[in-house]
Amino acid sequence: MTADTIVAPATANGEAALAVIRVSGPAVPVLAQAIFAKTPPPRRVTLGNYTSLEGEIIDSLVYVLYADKKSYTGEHLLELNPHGNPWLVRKILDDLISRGCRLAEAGEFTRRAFLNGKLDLSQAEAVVQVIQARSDRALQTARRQLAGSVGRAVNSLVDSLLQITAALEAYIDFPEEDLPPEDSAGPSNSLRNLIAEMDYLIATRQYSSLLHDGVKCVILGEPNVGKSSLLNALTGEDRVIVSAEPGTTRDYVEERIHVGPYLLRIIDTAGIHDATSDLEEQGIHRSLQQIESADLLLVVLDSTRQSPTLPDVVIDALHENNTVIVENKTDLVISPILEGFAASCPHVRISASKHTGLDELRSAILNALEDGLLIPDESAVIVSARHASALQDAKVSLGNALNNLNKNSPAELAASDLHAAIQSMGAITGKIDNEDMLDHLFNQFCIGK
Ligand SMILES: Nc1nc2c(ncn2[C@@H]2O[C@H](COP(=O)(O)OP(=O)(O)O)[C@@H](O)[C@H]2O)c(=O)[nH]1
Ligand SMILES: [Mg+2]
Repeated sequence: MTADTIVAPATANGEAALAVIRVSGPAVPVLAQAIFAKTPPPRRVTLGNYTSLEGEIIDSLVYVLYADKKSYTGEHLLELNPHGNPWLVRKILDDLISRGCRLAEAGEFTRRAFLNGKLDLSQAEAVVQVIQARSDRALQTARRQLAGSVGRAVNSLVDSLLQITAALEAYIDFPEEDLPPEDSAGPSNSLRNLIAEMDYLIATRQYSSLLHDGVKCVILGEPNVGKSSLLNALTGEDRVIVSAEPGTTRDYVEERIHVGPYLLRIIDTAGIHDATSDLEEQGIHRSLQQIESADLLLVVLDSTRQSPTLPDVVIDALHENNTVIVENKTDLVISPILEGFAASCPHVRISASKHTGLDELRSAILNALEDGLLIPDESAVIVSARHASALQDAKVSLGNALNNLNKNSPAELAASDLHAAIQSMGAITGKIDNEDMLDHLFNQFCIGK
């Protein structure tokens, strides 16, 4: 398919125990023979001396020859595991280039895997997601996509569309006749069901930023209740200034932590109260903005004080699915239970400074995430903006088809809308002939992947 033999380090540049260099393309069997002075057994871990074109032994290393195209790229592939010395890696790359290889472009190995039918496009894109995932749930979603979950969901929609199209096309042979209403009812119903399925799939996109950027969790409350202390307790670091003087946190501070399989972006905000200075007022305004875009609110109360006085805009934003009430300073003697405040929300009693109740808080957060955000577990989740927009385009075409069926237009019109929808969906798994799109897509990869 392609004549070039490409080479690139697959590991990051830097000192490490080992590095990985990949070579892929038609020249690989001949190169392996020349470098190691033998034809290594295919797909076997082999120890050998890497000998340069000038006859210098550069490294003694382990390598694997994936011959007969049974490899990641679907081409002959050689994987070298030299010592993780950047200078030594450079020498091997230079040697391979002087033997006629070319340095690979970003994502070129995966691009070849796609072109050789080893992966569909949605799987190829999942490779980036696996590399970038920073929580168990993000990893799980990416792994499913890599195993073909998105491709399967899309293919099953396309299969149903093909069936409807075939039914409609049976009428195209009689162009003078409009589609009789009784014969458009079946396809119309099937289309409505398909649009609903598609909506469901498109809606899963909302979880993509939750999974990849993290769940946005905002700590809020009156000044001096222990919001910054809570952030420090959750991160296990003294990240934020804690002070007995109210109003110390004026801007907001963000930290990332893991709770169960989720990544959380925890944001500490300025205390909300009647501001005495302009600077404080700005801080409070920012806190309110943070609340609006939050996925989860942790409302901290000082359990030694009587009921908190938070503004109505804040109180109105609190409900059982997006809020955990954190009663803090329960280590102090006078500590009434504040269960009357936002009574429908889960309450947890902690001491941020003594680090008690934090496990209960983490489970309450986990429950709120699983009950409130309903991040789907098994099914395909649309993570990529490209997939979402392809599905959206397909949905528009299906809407047009439905209109045409309802108007009893000639069957060709609806059939042609369905073809357009199939075309849009095909772009998700890769039945496309757009080189620019492929360039753009694979450029997001790292070199060597
Ligand atoms: N006794 C006690 N004091 C606490 C606790 N959490 C915070 N504090 C104290 O409350 C004051 C305000 O804490 P801070 O985290 O700065 O509150 P913020 O203004 O809400 O961010 C500080 O003097 C903290 O040491 C706690 O659980 N128990
Ligand atoms: Mg603070």
